[in-house]
Amino acid sequence: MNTRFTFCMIKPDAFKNDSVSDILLEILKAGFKIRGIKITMLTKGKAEQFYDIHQGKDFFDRLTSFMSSGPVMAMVLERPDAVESLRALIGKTDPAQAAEGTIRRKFGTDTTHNAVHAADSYENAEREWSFFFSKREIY
Ligand code: FUP
Repeated sequence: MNTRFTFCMIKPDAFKNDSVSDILLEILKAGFKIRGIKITMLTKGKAEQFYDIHQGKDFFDRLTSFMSSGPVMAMVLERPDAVESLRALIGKTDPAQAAEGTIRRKFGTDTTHNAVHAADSYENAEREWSFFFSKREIY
């Protein structure tokens, strides 16, 4: 397994709050290199596909409506221990419970509007970046 790559997505609330560049800077300062990047807008159907594992949960409609409400920035990031490092950098799902200094603590609002997504395993990272990027778009 290649533990140098992970998938990250800056969410629509960060675009609305003008915090995209600050979040990106935090990621780069933590030593991640950008290996793929695009800004796109998910349809409701695409958001449902991306968050398929949460189908049936009470927050599914809220989550997928939010994720299709504005632009997202999808990224393939490289760093040793990429998944663990990025998860630590973003913090817990609920910004109020995320540690001081983490991205979600600094830029998130609540459990749905939490500024950023990061893959939670190497297997999911690959599945998630394949959702947004073709092979030639990762350099
Ligand atoms: P995380 O891996 O930290 O992004 O968290 P989860 O995989 O548990 O949840 C995925 C996304 O679902 C979160 F980013 C936000 C959303 N969510 C809610 O909107 N409400 C909840 O109660 C839990 C998760």
